Amino acid sequence: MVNEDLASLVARVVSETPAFDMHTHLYAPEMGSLLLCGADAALNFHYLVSESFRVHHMPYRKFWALSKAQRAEVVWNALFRDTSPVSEAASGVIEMARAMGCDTDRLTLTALRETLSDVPTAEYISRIMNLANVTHIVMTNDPFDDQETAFWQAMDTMDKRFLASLRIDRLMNQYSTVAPVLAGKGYDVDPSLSGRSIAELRRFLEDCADAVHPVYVAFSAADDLTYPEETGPRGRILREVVLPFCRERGIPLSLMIGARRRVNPALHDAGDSVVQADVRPVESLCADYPDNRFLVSMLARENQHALVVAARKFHNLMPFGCWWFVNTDTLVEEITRMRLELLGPTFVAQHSDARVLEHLIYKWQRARRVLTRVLVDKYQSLQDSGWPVTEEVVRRDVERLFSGNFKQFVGWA
Ligand code: RAT
Ligand code: ZN
Repeated sequence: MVNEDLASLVARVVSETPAFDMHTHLYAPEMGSLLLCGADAALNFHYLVSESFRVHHMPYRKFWALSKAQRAEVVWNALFRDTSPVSEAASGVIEMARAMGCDTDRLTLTALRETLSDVPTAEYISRIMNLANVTHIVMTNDPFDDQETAFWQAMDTMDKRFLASLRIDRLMNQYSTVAPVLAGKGYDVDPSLSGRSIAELRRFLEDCADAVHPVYVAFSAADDLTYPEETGPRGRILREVVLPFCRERGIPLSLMIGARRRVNPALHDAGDSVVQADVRPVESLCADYPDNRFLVSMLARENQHALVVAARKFHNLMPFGCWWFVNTDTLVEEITRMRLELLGPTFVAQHSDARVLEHLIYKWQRARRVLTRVLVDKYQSLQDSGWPVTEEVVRRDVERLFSGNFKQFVGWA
């Protein structure tokens, strides 16, 4: 039987402890339309879009030809009018609507539109961040997105709660297509990485980092990440450009492994899937580059155990978050238990992956509920064995899981 006092102590501390959201797709408000918020954006979230097709069966082309507001209506009707919103993403809408003050016993799309704002004023952002109890938001900054880089020169003057991460998927996974783009920007590179290419790619990363001051560099991969990687340009770019750059700048490399892109391209962003990958390349990278630090999240449930074991072997490896398809109540609980049992509180418990500002609310409420459940259990066993579990102890552990481990790992002051 769980001791009631302990349960409420842990729940209170977990809800009071601010989170540092180390991976999102949100942007500083100064970056204009890149920061999404409001009901229509929330209903156009690709997690909901893909679920809605299972109900409305609309031809893809017809769906994408609709306006954003019309698509929101189609998704609303499919997932909230014609179906009970029990899925993770759909119930998240109800949870955030409630937190924002909507009457959820008769929620309508109109009411949701009236309650959520699609203009992210500083005050609105503060309200959402307070509700989610999030202090910092790490953006995903793509150096090949012109809409985004147009704002990079002004990054230093933007809302300080938003921090950058340099997302180099295109450099790593589609080098042949970005080489001409880089050449057009004045970098002396070619698709075969000959001549000055390596030095120039390094100069490119230095320029990006000088502009945005990333807390880490990141890229995602499917199950094709091997190490050492001899085929294609990625292995060389990793060894000769990215790893030395990260090492010398003192910033970690974040690897997001297991995303199989565009399995159904007609679904756009909603068409990506999951694949089980190999954890050995992660171990080899950690072993061969002890002076580099690696943040790693894996998408397949099947990879979680081996990743946690790898983190026991390599202290330059920091498992983070429960990403995308494993960010469900059941799997977050399983993964968090596994991590606590094998690593103690030395990992990054969660990130939101929010794409719409208001997502912060439900994603963090859920992360807090699951962590509370797991910690109550663990502390109860300790207490039953006579170990004192005080508020101070709980606070210290939760603070590490929600922000301290990440800040320390990235060297963020
Ligand atoms: O979870 C998501 O929203 C995905 O679409 C991806 O963006 C993923 O999180 C990623 O960062 O690649
Ligand atoms: Zn993401």
